[in-house]
Amino acid sequence: MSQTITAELRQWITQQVAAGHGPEAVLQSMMASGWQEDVALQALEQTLETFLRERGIDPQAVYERGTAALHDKPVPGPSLQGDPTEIDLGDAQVQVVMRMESPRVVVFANLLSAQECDELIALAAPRLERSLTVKTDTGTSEVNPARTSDGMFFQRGEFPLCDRIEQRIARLLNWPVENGEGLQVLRYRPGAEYKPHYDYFDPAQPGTPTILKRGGQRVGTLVMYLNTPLGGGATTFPDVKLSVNPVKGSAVFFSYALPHPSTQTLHGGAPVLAGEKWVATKWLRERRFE
Ligand code: PD2
Ligand code: ZN
Repeated sequence: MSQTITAELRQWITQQVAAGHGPEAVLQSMMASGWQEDVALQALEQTLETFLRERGIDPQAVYERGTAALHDKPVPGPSLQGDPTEIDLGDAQVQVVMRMESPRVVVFANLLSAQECDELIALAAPRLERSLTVKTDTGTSEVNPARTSDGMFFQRGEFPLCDRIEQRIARLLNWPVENGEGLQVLRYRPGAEYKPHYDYFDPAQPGTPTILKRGGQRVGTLVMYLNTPLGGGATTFPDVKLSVNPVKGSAVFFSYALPHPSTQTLHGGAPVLAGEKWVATKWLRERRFE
């Protein structure tokens, strides 16, 4: 009897792969549940190819070079060879306070001076509006109850201060200024929060291909703290139970080579309990963001 590859089978395979099961294990469980080997292999091949293409990865590169193609994908990040406690960026001496390998998370102190924090707040304050998030099914923006902050975007290089900070971030994270979005400034009042989310654009959403035309995927995030709230407001990473406390001039960086939950880069802004919280976020794209 001939067996056919159904949408359900493909979905099941995708779930198995997304849960971290290797192709060999998935093939074995398909055969154990009665699939003929040639049909199971074909279904696996087709599904994996779609899985990779949706994530902007050339399946041919993976076949030729093995899974190294997935791991070798360049992402932004600081140079931490030799385990430096401080990185000299010329116009700032930044301390490396904490680092985690997987997910890649690095916390920096003294990335911004107190004066730079105050100036960014002063430039942003008159332009704040209730934060919008990109609606990935249509590519448009909308008010999102999961994000109760007020925010605004600077154009890249809009002020000399923006340009100076952007050049500094480019040196810190070894990533071209041109691949960065303009700085976003957010203000959280007491009680405001940013519920856990991923910063990459969900490849399964129909609006994503349009968003990706400008600069490709986001591959890294730097959240810079512009003040020290009186209580609450940590940046949290629920998958690894990590909380980074907001301290004026400090920053948390994380990267994600794939737009996928397996990166463990789910993160949120915990509710502010007392005082205000101000941050500036820099998102880094794969390619030039013009
Ligand atoms: O303000 C934060 O801590 C925070 C948390 C999660 C900011 C963002 N995400 C962001 O700007 O993407
Ligand atoms: Zn975020």
